[in-house]
Amino acid sequence: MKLIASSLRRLGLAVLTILLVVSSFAIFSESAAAETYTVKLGSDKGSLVFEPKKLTVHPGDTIKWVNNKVPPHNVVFDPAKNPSKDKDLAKSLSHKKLLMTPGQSQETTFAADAPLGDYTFYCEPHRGAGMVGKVTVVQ
Ligand SMILES: [Cu+2]
Repeated sequence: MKLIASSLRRLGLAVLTILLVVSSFAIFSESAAAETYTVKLGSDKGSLVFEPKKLTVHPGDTIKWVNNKVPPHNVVFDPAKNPSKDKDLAKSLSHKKLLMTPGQSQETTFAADAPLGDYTFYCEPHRGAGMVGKVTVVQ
């Protein structure tokens, strides 16, 4: 009887340990899949650039576009420069509306099944001035 009780206890401990490991992994992978990156529209010094202009994200991550200096700005994803050359995908990531006031923000979230690769985006009013950026989606 004693033997059964102690082996049951041991089994219980083993199950508990496994549960703990599995659940901590689940929590870890969930937080790893939900980063939010901030990109400033216009540098602090007033240059017509995205800051940073290049970044790497994972599917599920979000980019927060924060209107900074020298507005108006917007964020348009180039339909010809994304991994699947998908017009609708580019449109769904874009924020065509011009942001006029510093501090305004908008967000773009890459879906869990977003195609991996490079996406080019630009600001419509300042594209010619070089306000262009690139986000690379990696697994
Ligand atoms: Cu701009």
